[in-house]
Amino acid sequence: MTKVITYGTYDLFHQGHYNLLKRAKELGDYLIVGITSDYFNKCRGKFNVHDDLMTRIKNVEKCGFADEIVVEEYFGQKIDDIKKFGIDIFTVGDDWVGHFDYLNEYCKVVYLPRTQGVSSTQLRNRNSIRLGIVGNEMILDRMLGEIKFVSGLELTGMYIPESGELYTEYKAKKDSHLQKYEKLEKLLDDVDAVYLNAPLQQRGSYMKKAIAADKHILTEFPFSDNLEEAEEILALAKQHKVLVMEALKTAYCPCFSKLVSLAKSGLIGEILSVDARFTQVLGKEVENQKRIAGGAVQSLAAYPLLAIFKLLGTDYKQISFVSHIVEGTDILTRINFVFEKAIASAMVAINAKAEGNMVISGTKGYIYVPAPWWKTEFFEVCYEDINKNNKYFYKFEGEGLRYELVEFVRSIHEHSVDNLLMTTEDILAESRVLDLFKKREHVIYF
Ligand code: C2G
Repeated sequence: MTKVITYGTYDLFHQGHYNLLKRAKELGDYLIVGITSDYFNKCRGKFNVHDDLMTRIKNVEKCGFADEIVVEEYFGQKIDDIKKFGIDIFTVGDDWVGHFDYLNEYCKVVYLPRTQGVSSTQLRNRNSIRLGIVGNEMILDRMLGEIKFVSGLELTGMYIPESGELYTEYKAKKDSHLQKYEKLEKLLDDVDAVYLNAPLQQRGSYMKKAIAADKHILTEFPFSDNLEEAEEILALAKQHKVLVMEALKTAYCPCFSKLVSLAKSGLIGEILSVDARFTQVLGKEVENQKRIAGGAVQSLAAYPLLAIFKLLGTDYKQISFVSHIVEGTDILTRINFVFEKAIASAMVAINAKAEGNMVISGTKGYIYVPAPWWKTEFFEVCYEDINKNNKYFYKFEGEGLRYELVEFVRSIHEHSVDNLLMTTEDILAESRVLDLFKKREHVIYF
């Protein structure tokens, strides 16, 4: 019996996949199909797979050529599988020609002709979401670098009242199709969604205009330091059935989501304390940071607050701030929370430096997340008996924007007006804390 194996993502199953599987089966008597796991896709930079693993498995099963299906979860698995299953032939489409020649050491490698004119990427881009940048152009380079990883999204225009030389340089360099609009209303007419990159105090009015025009919004963090306005905006978004998401990279970081699930699974017992720090020494940049957002709390507290709310909920009994203020701006602030059965502290600074780690303490052990915990790829679950400690690694690619954009596109396609990774409850809880601090309530100065 000749055993054949082939691998693929098989996203948005189409004729090209069908033809490949048919030809693969014709190479032998028994065909094993390896389908990439969702996590493995992210590890190999495929962020925009539309169908989840079960859907992709079912679609391959339905076409009836596979005698067996396995999930491909890690680099190097192909060699392990070829040995484990006693494979005679490895095959894949000739878009991969040469890439798998190393497998000739283990079995025969056959590249089959790829079906022209159809691809998952094409299908994903079919109903692309047109995105416009509103505010300032500092995001442009990062956005162009990251949006390449996100199918189904195209950057079509910018409304940048504070335009500088970046756009002009981009236009000159790339002969860009990326249009610069003189009026916000005109941009809103030509897009489906906006990335809002304006200073904090301007965000509210931009969001209201975009929602009134039924446009989805991905906004820079923090969402707002005015609780009433935040409630009004989120209510308006719900009424207009548009998605408003906060671009806080930690919320969409695979490793952070895993550590929250593990922490809440009871692995370290009951969580009694969460301590997270995010500090920067901005030096002269501090003036610009104050213009964009304000002091340490307005600029950085969104990160530790998200971690605290994801781990302990938003129903704290007490909150207090201990703050070092220079010329009306908080340079360093510690935010202390008392919950029903836990405590938490967040320390933020825009001109002071501390270790940027996070420690989640429980009745059986603790989780240590090294700096930069807010975009970590690693954490350790630690116990009294260090032999029981466990380390966890989850890849984090780039600057985080691609994860936010993938989640934004997915949520829009699913018509969800709330995002589980950062819910409206999380956003309102964050706005409530920033609002309290802005009103200088419960603040002790030092
Ligand atoms: N394919 C094809 N014709 C197309 C599109 C895809 O023959 N028009 C083939 C691919 O060459 C591949 C299989 O169908 O052999 C699955 O396609 P993808 O899901 O795009 O596979 P990919 O993500 O490229 O993964 O390690 C090998 C990779 O896992 C293949």
